[in-house]
Amino acid sequence: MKKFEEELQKLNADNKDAITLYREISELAMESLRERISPPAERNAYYLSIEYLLGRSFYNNLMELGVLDSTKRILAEKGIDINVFEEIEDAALGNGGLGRLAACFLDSAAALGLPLYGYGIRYKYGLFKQKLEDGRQIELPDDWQRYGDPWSVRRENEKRVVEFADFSVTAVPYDIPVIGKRVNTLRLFQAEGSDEAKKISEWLYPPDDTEEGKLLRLRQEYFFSAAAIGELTERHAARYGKNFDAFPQHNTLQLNDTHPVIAVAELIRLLTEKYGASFKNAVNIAKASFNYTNHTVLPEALECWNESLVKKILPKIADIIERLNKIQEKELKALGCTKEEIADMAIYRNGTFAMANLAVYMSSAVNGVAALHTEILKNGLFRNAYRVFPDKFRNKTNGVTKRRWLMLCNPELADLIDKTAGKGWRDADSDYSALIGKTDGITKEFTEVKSEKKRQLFNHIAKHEGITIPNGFLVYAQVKRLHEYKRQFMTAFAIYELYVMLKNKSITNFYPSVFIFGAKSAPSYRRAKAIIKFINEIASLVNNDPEVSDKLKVVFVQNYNVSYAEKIVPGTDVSLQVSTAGLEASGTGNMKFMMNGAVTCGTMDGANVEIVEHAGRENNYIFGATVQEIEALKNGGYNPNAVLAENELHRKAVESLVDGSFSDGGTGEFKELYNSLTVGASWHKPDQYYILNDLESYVNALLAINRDYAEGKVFARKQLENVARSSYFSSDRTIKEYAQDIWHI
Ligand code: 26V
Repeated sequence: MKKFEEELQKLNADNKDAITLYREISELAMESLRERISPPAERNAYYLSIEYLLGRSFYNNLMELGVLDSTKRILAEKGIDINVFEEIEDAALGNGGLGRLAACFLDSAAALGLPLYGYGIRYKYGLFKQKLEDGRQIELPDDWQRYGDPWSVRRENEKRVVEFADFSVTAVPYDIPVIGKRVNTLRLFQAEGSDEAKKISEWLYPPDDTEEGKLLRLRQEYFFSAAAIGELTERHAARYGKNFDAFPQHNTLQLNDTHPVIAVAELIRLLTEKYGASFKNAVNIAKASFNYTNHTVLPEALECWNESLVKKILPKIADIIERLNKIQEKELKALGCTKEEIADMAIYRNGTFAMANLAVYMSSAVNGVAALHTEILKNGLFRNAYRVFPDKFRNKTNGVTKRRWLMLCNPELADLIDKTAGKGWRDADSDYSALIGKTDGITKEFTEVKSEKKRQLFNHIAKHEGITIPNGFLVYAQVKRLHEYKRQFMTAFAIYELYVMLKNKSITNFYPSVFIFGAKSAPSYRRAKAIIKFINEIASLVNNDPEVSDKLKVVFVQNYNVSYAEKIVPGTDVSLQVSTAGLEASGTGNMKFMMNGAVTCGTMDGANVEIVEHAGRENNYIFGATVQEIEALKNGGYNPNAVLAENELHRKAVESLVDGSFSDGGTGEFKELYNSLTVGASWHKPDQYYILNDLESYVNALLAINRDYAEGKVFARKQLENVARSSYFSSDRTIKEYAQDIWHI
C-alpha cells in the first residue's frame, strides 16, 4: 500500500472540493487494487440478491486496505479533515435487513478468503431519501451516482442480452471490489437498450400495487437472474465443455429470498435448449446447484406470481415451472402425501406460482435466519416439506460484520478491546471472547467510551435534526423499517404513558432519557406513515413541555440509513427489539447494538432469543408474550378492548389518537390507527400484532432499565457482558457455517 500513500502524498488538493477529492482518492485506491482481484477458485459460491445495502464504501475500503489512518494523517497535513467525505451518499440499493445482510456476507467472505461472488442490479435510484415535513414522511429520489461511482468498473466486454417475449435488454456488468484476505467482486447489472429496457434497472422496488408495477418487478427478477445464469453457464462450457453434470461441483448458488428463484427455471431452460441436456438431467443439475434462504413468514410478503403474467413475458419459463409442478406432484404422490399436503406444497396453485414452494422443492438446502425462525419454518410455513425432505432444512443464524459495525463505527471501543484482550480479535478467523471474565475491570473505561459516542451522536443529531439532547441522557433507540409487526406504534404508546406518569408525578427519580427513532415507511403503506406522524406528534408534545423536557425527549431522525446507523448504534444504551413474537425472522440491528454495548429490551423473537442465550437473560430486558403465548391468544379469542377496559393508562394512550390530544391534520389517519386496534378491518382482527397485550410489560421493562441505569457500574457491566458475548453474531461465524454446511467451499 506504499504506492497508494505515495500517490496520495503527491495529490494536489488545493482548491478542490470534497467531491473531487473523494473521486480522486477513491480512484487511487481502485488503482492499487487492480492486481489484487482474486481469480475464481475451482469451486465458487454465488450470492443472488435483488438488494445490496452497501452504505458508504470510502472509509470501509480504506480500512480494509490498511490505509485509513495514514490517509487521515496525509489529508490532515494538507489541511483536510477526513470527515468531509461524510457528505458522500450511501449506496442504498436495498430496503433493509435483507439487503444489509447481503453486504455483510460479502464482506465476511472476502475477509475469510472465501470465493463468494455477488450478483444483483445496479439501480439508478436506490432507496428513496426521507425528509420529515410537519412530522410526515416525504420521499425524494436517491440519485446516488450524482457524484460519480468511483468504486465500480464497467465491464463493456462482458455484457449480454436478456430476452423477454416482447423485447430484449442488454445487461452490462459493473464490478465492485469486496476487499479482504481475498478481493472478490459484487457484480451489478445495468439494463441498457430501448427506453423500456432501461426502465428495468431504474428503480429499487418499483411500486407493485399496479399490474404495470408487478410486471416491472418480474422483469427485474428475471433480468439479473438470467444475466447471472447466462454468464455462469457460458463460463462452465468454456472451461469444462458442454457436459454440465459437473456444474454443481464447481458452482453453488445461494438464493437470497425468493426474488432470484426464477434463476432455477432459467438454468433448466439453458441446459435443455442450448446444451442438449434432458429435462430430467437439467432438473437434477439445478437441484444440486441451488440453496434457498427464507427471510420472512409474513404471508403478505411471500411472493406469488400470476401464471398469466409470467406467460406473457416469459412463456418458456412459465412452461418449465409448470413442468416442475407436475414432477413435484408425482413425486409427492409416490411418497404417500395426502391431497391437502400436496396442495400446501404445490408450486402452482390458484393460477399463481408460489415461489417459496418452488425454492424449497428445487434447493439442496433451505435455511432460516435464526434458530427460532428455522423452527417456525419446520413446524409452520414449510411443515409438510420438512416432513418429506427433513435433510434439506438447517439453521444459519444471521450475523453482522464486525469490521463496519465495530472497528469502523466504534474505534474507541475497538481500542478498549485491544487493551483488554489483545488485538488478535480483529482477524476474521478470531474473535473477542477473551473479553469474557475481564469486564469487571473495565466498566469505567467503557462508560467513558459510551459517553464519548453519545456526545458524537448528539452533535450529529443537533446538526441534522436541530434538536439538542443534553449530555448524560440515557439513550433508548428503535431504528429499523417501519412496519406494524415491528411495533414502533407500541413504543409510541409506552412513551406517552411515561409522559403522563411524569406529569402526574406517579414516577419520580426518572433518569433523564431520550428515545431515538429512525425508520422509513414503504411509500404506499398508509398506516406506517400515520404511525410516523403519531410519533412526531408525541415528540413535539414531550419536547415542548418545559415540565418534562429536561427528563424526556423524543427524536425521529430523518433519512435513517447505513451511515446514520453507524452513528446511532455506538451511542445507544438500550436497543429496542419489540416485534410480535414469531414475526421478526432474525433482526440484525439487534446484533449491531449488542456488539456496541447496548442491552436489548425486547421480546423473545428472532435472534433476540439467541442474544439472551449468549449474553444472559440477567443482562437484558425481556418482556411480552412468547410465540406459544401468542398462538394461544390467537386461538383463544384475544380481545384488546378488554385490556383497554381494565387499564386506564392504556386507555388514555390509545384514546389520545381520537380525543383531540393530537392532530392528524384532518386526514382521518389517527382514527384509522385507532380502529386498527379496537375494531380491526376487513382483512384483520383488532390489534393483530398484540400491542395492547404486551404494552404493560413493555413499560415496566423500560422503567426497570431506567432504575438500573441510575446505578451506574452495574448497568455498564451488563452492557459490557453483551459486548464480550457478541462474537457469535459476527457474520464471519455465519459465513463459515454457510461455507462448511451448505456451500462446501
Ligand atoms: C417484506 C414485506 C413486503 C410486503 C409487505 C410486508 C412485508 C413485510 C416484510 C418484508 C420483509 C421481506 C424480507 C426481509 O427483508 N426480511 C428480513 O431479513 C433480515 C435478514 O435475514 C432479517 O434480519 C429480518 O428479521 C427480516 O425481516
